[in-house]
Amino acid sequence: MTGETYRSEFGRILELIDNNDRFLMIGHIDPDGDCLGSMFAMTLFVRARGKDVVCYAPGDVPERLLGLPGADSLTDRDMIASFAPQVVIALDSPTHGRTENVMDIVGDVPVVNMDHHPSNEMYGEVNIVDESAAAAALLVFRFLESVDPESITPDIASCLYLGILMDTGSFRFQNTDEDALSAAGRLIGYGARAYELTHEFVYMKKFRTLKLLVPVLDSLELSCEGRIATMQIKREMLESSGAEFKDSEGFIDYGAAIDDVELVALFREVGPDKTKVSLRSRNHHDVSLLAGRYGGGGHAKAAGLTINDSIDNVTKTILRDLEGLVSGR
Ligand SMILES: [Mn+2]
Repeated sequence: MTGETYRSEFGRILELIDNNDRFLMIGHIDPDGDCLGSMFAMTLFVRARGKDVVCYAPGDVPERLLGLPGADSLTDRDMIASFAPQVVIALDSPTHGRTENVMDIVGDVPVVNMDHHPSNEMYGEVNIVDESAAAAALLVFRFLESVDPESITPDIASCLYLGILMDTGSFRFQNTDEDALSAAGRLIGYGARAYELTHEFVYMKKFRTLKLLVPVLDSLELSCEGRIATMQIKREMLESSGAEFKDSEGFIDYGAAIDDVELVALFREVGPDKTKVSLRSRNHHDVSLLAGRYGGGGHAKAAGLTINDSIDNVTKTILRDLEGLVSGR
């Protein structure tokens, strides 16, 4: 994708920004670095044009991401109606469901949809949806570079750099293409604090995170001749380590790092009868299709879902589904 591809859409977004005063940025449930980095970068850009902005994403916001510039714009769901946004900008969010239908609160206002999920439902008045983009942050960057490159401050560049860094797994995943790397390079030119971001978000771990990792690794099991890995995070593990679910970001990568493993599922015991599942695929299987069967979503290689049942029941159910995938059933 080039800046030219969306020239008229980018113009329309700028027009919406300049002709309105109150903006709501929204993201998907349990927002990650790409989602929040994209939301905060847009927030800083829109604020610099003298506008009011609030940000909202349902679920858990990882604590480290609260230190990003623009994070002070995060608000609670019940504050949105009284803020009365005139425009909604959705980042990294393929469907209304993935935002827990937050758009139902705001009424009939223009929605800008900037996303890179293949399952995107094109729900916006303006849709900047490019599944070939490694991160939603790349789309925000294209927009800013196209309409007003001088607006890209080191804080904005850092938010966008983090989005690319996170969604490419620190430039290791298959989506690490020329576009992602060249954008990352240009963002450093705009002042992105690349080293600090990598140090803080990739290298540094909290003590409680490592304490939690021990029982989670202990729960690792392989099936189907080592082609499927499952891991569990139970409430008792959180209690004994003093950690929370949001401290477990990236744990699933340990399962995916095992030789011969093709599919990984990480189960989180949110409640006695509520389990969140993260899925990874290292082969041609599209785990977003499986997630979609349970009302979840995501990408072909990384997806998530929630089931209202106990962690052990959900583990059995999803393991059966994964076995069906690898055996071609
Ligand atoms: Mn993303």
